[in-house]
Amino acid sequence: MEISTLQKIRYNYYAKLPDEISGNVSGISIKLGEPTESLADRAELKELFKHTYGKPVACFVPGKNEASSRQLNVGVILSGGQAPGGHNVIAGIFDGLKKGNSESRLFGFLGGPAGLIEGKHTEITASIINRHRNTGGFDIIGSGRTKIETPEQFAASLETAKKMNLDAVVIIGGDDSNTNAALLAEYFLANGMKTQVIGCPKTIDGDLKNEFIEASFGFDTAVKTYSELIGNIMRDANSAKKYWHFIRLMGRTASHITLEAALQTHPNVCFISEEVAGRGTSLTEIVNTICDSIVKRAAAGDNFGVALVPEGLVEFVPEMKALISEINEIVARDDSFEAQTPETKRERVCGALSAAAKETFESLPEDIAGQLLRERDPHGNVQVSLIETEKLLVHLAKKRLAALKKEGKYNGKFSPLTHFFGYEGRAAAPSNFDADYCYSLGFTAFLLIAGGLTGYISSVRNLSKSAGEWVAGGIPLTMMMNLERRHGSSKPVIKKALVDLDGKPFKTFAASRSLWAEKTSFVYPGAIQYFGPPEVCDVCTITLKLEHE
Ligand code: FBP
Repeated sequence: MEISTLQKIRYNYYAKLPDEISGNVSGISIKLGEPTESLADRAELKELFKHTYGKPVACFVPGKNEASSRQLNVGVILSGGQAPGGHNVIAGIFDGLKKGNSESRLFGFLGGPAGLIEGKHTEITASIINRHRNTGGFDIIGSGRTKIETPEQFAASLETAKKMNLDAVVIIGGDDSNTNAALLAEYFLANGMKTQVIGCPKTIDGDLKNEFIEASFGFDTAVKTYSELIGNIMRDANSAKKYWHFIRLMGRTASHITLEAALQTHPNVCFISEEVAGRGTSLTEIVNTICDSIVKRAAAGDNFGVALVPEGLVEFVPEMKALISEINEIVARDDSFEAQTPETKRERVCGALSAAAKETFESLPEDIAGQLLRERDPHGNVQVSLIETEKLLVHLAKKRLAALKKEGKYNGKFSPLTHFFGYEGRAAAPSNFDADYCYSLGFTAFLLIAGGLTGYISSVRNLSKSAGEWVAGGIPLTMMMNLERRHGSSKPVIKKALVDLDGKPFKTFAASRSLWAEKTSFVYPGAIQYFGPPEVCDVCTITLKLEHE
């Protein structure tokens, strides 16, 4: 297979570890702190996690560790959407295992959690891992979105672990997958299984973070890739001076990606879904904000600009939120809905909507209305990545600008172009930050396994400093949990971190946006650099930097 020169050279990049865990593994031991509590709903969670609730936080200290040389069989799962650096997490686990005992073995479950349920796996050898070091994507073993939730799925997972004589399973995933890791750890212990379960924080969305998990891996590379593309578009816009670009960015519910991209590039318009939700901003107000910038810039002769739109925005605009939740309920009640033609789906939905929701639905352009009726995800939610919000906003802005023109309040030319950046960044070659962070997370997962822990997530902190100063450890998964209503019942879940409107990243953006709306203040970040001075190669995101200032 032909590979690029960059990929060949990146194979030899030596991913960095925190100094405290970079020595001989037999000299690193685990120190446990005090028992912990969950975020909320303590009594209920204690009952649900009888064997794993309230474990102490783990950190590493110098000290003799004989257990590190145990011969281990470990399985690893990549769960959910791709995020740059997943291969390095696996490389970190692999190298840790082999450093401990060259007879230890690592197995990759194929196609996500379904691989564990169905017992489909492959052994990860040195030659396989060496072909994937510092590369993007999850192609080494594939990923999937199956949730381990039914009693049969738990029993089948246990059967696989038993057959393979697994000492541990590492689940690399987002909030839902790590919730699953917690449930699996509890299930294994409750059923007398030795198999430990360790999670690793993955998602480009950046919404798996808290006091102990400073960032989910993949966010850094994905957002730097989008920022490069946005910067290129800005430069083109500022050269041609004739297009308004509307760019929707991935990130599902949370707007961390959009916020970081805005801090990196300074767009004319940018919405943060969490603010829209907090203020109850209507679709009309959103369109007015866009048109204000277009009109002001046109008055200065600038008929061009760039607007950033988080992909979850539609779910937060009050009238759209109400509409989507009514549609979700109608679809959930109707078993034959998915099998219907688009026309019948539309009829059925229109017939069951409330008057207010029907009015919103009928005001939408046909393609957007159709996208709202597409297949739901496994959790019964609308798939926001399939809704072209940027096109909806362009459609509404055109209408509003036409009205303003009639009133003599606008005299410019509006030529919009739309883009959606998501998949372009999810499997990019990891930045040095993600390459190092992921390798450290994987290596830490090995140390937690060697230390006999289960129901923990691998944690690497102090990330705004250089890799040598990072601090590794293990956080009990139950500590990050609370109960939330899902499909009509209370479920234990890891709390999602949305953009904090009182946090420094949002405040920094909010302080500058009115200037950016009028003046061309674009910043062109350029491509991710893998070689060169540390201030361009090893720098973390602005979000992380501001959060740690
Ligand atoms: P994870 O939460 O699994 O990390 O996935 C993130 C994400 O990239 C979202 O940003 C996006 O909405 C979604 O996956 C797209 O899903 P799919 O890969 O199924 O198209």
